[in-house]
Order: sequence, then structure tokens, then C-alpha cells
Amino acid sequence: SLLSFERKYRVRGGTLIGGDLFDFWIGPFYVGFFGVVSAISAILGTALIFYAASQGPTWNPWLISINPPDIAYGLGFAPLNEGGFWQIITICAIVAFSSWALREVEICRKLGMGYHVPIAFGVAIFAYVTLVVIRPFFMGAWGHGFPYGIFSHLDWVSNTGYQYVNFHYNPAHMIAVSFFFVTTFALALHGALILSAVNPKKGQEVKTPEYEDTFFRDFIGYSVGTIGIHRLGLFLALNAGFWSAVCIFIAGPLYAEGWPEWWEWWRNMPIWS
Ligand code: BCL
Ligand code: UQ2
Repeated sequence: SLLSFERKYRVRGGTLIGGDLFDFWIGPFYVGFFGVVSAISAILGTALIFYAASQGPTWNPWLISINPPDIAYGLGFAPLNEGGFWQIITICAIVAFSSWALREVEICRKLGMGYHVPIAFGVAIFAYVTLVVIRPFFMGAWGHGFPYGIFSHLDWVSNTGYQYVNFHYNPAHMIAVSFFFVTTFALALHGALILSAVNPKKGQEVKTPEYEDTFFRDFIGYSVGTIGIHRLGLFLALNAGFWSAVCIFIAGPLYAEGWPEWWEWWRNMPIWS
């Protein structure tokens, strides 16, 4: 049911396609053209996962795996039970994710807000598409995509990592991992700071943002500010996803040797070699 204050935010218009054809809500959810497309492709993709699983050897949720085609199929279509399901499921996933992002855009437009959320989701979609489309395409076979399964995708990550001897030496992987770690650090600082400000002693008032600034000025001589921490957080998180996409794209299409040897140029620098 509609909360009293929600009515004024349920504004018409802002749709990207179809005018006001799907411009309505179901309960709390905005529908829109892209909501319909997203729902259809998500349901179809999920149904295909279950159907493909039923053709496989197990219903053990940890072991179910929908595999991409054999490398021998190259960039062609494969029979359903030999990777074709994976291919159709991948298309459904990309359509579902993209239209979900466009639905976010429509909601932003209705509310007159910036597009930060869909842009952020776009970076996650970009990382996924890099794994299952861009990199396999440049390596010449859909078989380079990762399998859809819990343990099987872990096996893929491990095998792919060891194929390059030690993936920790991949410079873009280093950057991505560092951004993931700094993101959690920033969120821990921010979450802790906000909770500390809104949790004063009994009977005292909630502390203002000046207190938050003052804490960090006293502590490290610098405060990034209340808007600044949110810009920093978004920047760090988007870079984590972006450099993940870069690290897996360069492994294969651009560089096929072991990552430890990639650093030879550094070891051979005339200053110390
Ligand atoms: Mg590594 C990748 C960290 C050790 C091999 N590795 C990654 C990156 C990340 C990372 C930087 C994965 C995140 C990512 O891609 O996000 N690796 C990491 C860390 C260590 C590590 C921290 C560590 O040792 C402490 N890696 C190793 C070891 C190697 C190794 C050394 C194995 C032996 N690593 C690899 C390989 C890969 C990585 C190979 C990668 O391919 C992967 C990478 O970079 O991929 C790009 C990006 C986010 C996404 C892809 C998610 C996308 C989400 C989509 C758009 C939406 C999903 C919606 C969902 C389905 C809906 C569900 C609906 C609900 C049910 C309602
Ligand atoms: C801050 C601030 C916030 C914050 C945080 C800081 C009042 C409520 C966490 C402190 C953050 C700094 C100094 C940046 C740290 C840098 C990295 C790369 C982690 O000053 O303003 O707003 O939440």
C-alpha cells in the first residue's frame, strides 16, 4: 500500500520509450517498459537455468553447473545441451541487467535526480560482460566464458588464475584488489563515523556533521567532508569493478604468458639490474 508521503513522488513521465504505456506501479514497484523487459528476461533466464540443470547429472545446488560451449565451437552457436543453454542464458542475463539499469534511469528522470546509481550498476554490468562476451570474443571462443555454477565458477577462477602462473602478479588485478580493500576501509570509517554521531549518551542530542569533521581533524588533521566521503566511496567502488574488468581482459587477449614474468622489464631496469 502507498505510504502518505509516497504519493507526491509518483510522478508521470521521464520514460525513455513507449510514452506512458507502462508508466505505472505495481505495489511499491515502478514497472515501465524496461521493468517488463527485465522481468521477462530474468524469468526466462532463470527458467532456462532450471531446465538446463534438469538435463545435467545433479540437483545438488553446490554442484549444478551450466557450462559454456567447448572451445571447438569457437564463436558459433552450440547445441542446447553442449553450451547452447549457457549462450541463451547469457543473452537473457545481459538483457535483464541492461534493462534493469535503464529502469533505474527512468526512475532517476522521474525524480529529477542524477544518474549515479545506473552508472554505478553499469560498471558492474561491464565487468560481467567483459567476462562472458568481450574477453571470449577476443580469444575466439565462447568457451572462455565462466560456467554458471557455485563450485564450477570457483574452479574456473582458480584454473584461469593458475593458467597465468600467479594471478597476484597481474598489475590490474593488484589495482582492483587494492580498490576493493580501500572501499571496505572507507565504508568502515564512514559507517562507524555516522553511527557514532547518531548514538550519543542517553539524553544528549545527535551530533552534527561539524562533529564528524572535527573528529577526523583532531585524529589525522584532515576531513574529506560529508559530501566528499560519498564521492570518494563511489570513486573507489567503481574503480574496483573497472580494474577487475581490465585485469581479466588483459589476461588472454593482450598477454598470454605468466604474470610473474611480465615484471621482467621492472627487474631489468638499468638502475638496479
Ligand atoms: Mg582474483 C577476479 C580479488 C586471488 C584469479 N579477483 C577478481 C576480481 C577481484 C578479485 C578483483 C573479482 C571481482 C569482480 O570482478 O567484480 N583475487 C581477489 C582477491 C584475491 C584474489 C582479493 C586474494 O587472494 C585475496 N585471484 C586470486 C588468485 C587467482 C585469482 C591469485 C586464482 C588462483 N581473480 C582471478 C581471476 C579473476 C579474478 C581469473 C576474474 O575473472 C575476476 C575478475 O576480475 O573478473 C572481472 C566485478 C563484479 C562482477 C563481475 C559482478 C557483476 C554483477 C552483475 C552485473 C549483476 C548480478 C546480478 C545477480 C545475478 C542477480 C541475482 C538476483 C538475486 C537472486 C535476487
Ligand atoms: C570524513 C567525513 C565523513 C566520513 C569520513 C571521513 C565529515 C561523514 C569517513 C574521513 C575520511 C577520510 C579522511 C578519507 C580517508 C581516505 C581513504 C582513501 C579511505 O572526513 O567528513 O563524513 O564519513
